[in-house]
Amino acid sequence: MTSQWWKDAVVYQVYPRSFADGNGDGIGDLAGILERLDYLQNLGINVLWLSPVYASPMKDNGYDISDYRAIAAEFGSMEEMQKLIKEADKRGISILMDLVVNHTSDQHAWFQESCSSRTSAKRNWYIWEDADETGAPPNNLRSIFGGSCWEWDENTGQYYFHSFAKEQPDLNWENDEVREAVYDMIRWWLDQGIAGFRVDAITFIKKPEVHKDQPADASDGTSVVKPNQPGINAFLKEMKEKGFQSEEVMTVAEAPGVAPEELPAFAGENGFFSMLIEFDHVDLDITPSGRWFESVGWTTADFRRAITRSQQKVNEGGWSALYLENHDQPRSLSRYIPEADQGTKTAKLLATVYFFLRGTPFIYQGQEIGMQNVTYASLSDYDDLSTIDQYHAARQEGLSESEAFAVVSRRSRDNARTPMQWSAEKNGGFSEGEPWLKSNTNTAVVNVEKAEKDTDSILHYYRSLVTIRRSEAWKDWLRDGIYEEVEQVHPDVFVYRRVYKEKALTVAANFSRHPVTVELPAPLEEKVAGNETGLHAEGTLLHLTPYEAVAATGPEGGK
Ligand code: TEU
Ligand code: CA
Repeated sequence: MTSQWWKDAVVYQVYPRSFADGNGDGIGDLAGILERLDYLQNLGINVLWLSPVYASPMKDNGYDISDYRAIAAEFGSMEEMQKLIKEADKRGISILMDLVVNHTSDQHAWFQESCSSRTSAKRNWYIWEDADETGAPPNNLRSIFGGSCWEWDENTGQYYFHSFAKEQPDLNWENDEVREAVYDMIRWWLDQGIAGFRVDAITFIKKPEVHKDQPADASDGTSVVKPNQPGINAFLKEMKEKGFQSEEVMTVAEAPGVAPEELPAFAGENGFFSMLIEFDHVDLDITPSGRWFESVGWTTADFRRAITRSQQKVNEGGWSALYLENHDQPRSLSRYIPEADQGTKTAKLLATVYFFLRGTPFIYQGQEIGMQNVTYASLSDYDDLSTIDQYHAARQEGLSESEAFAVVSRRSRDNARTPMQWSAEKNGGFSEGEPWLKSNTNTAVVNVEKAEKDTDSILHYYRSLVTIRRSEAWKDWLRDGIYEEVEQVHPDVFVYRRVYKEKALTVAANFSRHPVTVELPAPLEEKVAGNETGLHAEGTLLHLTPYEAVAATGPEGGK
């Protein structure tokens, strides 16, 4: 492997609980993933990111870890994990583990010891503070999953800090022993033969000032905890030096709060990570408070601007994880395309638009077959703790039951967590048993088996895009080509170029249900990919049918 090999990779994300159930208990597991490795190999991807599979009480489906060096019983065993690493490797696939070190589970031995007494040797492994004179917490910070960041511990008479759920106490990164224990665990996993990590919520490790309120962003006087606090860089630098150690280790940092301007410092030459998971293009519909009901309108132009802002920084030496979906986001078809127009053509449009950007493409399970948001009948169908909190927050702020329900149906993280749709069989072929989360009702129409048989399917299209990205002919071009937006008059059209040496690749996408004609700096040459047959160009004019997206070489040379 050459250094920075991950710049040429294509990543597939598996949410283990929902991918494939090997033993019929309704919960996805490592055995299920092992059975589907050939599918992933056929898709052409070469990195597999597993959302957490560690031992966990599963309050947040594994993002609450109780033992970093054990696999959750419901997912399998360490032997199966080792087998997965080996079997994946045989198929040219490297494994990324999810590294969750902003917090542990409250059931982790470290926290159990920390809360056993004020004089415990691990007391300072977490963040403990006295109540103020009135018994209230030291500040007004609100956690990402709702309620105060401070949870009262009756036993020792102090509050502990949590950025997420109260069952996810934050580790105290100011403590040298904590950091050393984390680095030790990182090295241990690398020794198991994994290629690296997706690094969870890492910009939260530096905490805001304790004895200070922040300006309220909710009617209850609270203010959501903000990531990327000053002083974080020292921790990130040290984690790279002592934990990851090598540029060959692929590190994908989930980095809320990092502005595009900081991208080169975070993920450029000598950056802290290989690449960043950014948020601007998926947070278009919400305000900084993170409360889903405060939804804001957005247009294709906003989406385009968010992408361009980030890509310009990638040009300057940052590196980006290119994605439209993951386990925290609604399905991209449902989010970016009006309901009446969601289908094969529009799914291919979305794929075309992001796959040719500068960065490393990520595909989230089910995206490659056009899975869509789920429609549930009641709040009790949902599992995600954030969904439940967001529903109650919306009610608190005066929304009616049905309004609040509409908000969470649109935004719920469970939209992406419904069982993977393998076939038209029971539960979409995910499990013989009752799935832990209800399947989407469209399994008969949207499933892998059907997509395999149809050469025009979204799945076959993704396969062709992965092939292009990884081919010798395109690899260098798509890695190093400069991103340039080609300004258009039409607000629903997104055109960009990837300029490499004397060559250029143009990507044009029509996000509207009307035909449009765009004007290019020079004529296009050869079509590379697209969701229509042929290329409808006349000189410098390119005609696009409704929702057409096309990638083609040209115009030759500079502008
Ligand atoms: O997500 C972090 C997270 O919640 C942010 O993306 C958040 O949405 C944003 O900062 C709001 O502004 C990660 C995991 O992806 C998620 O599944 C976990 O629940 C969470 O961390 C806690 O571990
Ligand atoms: Ca199972």
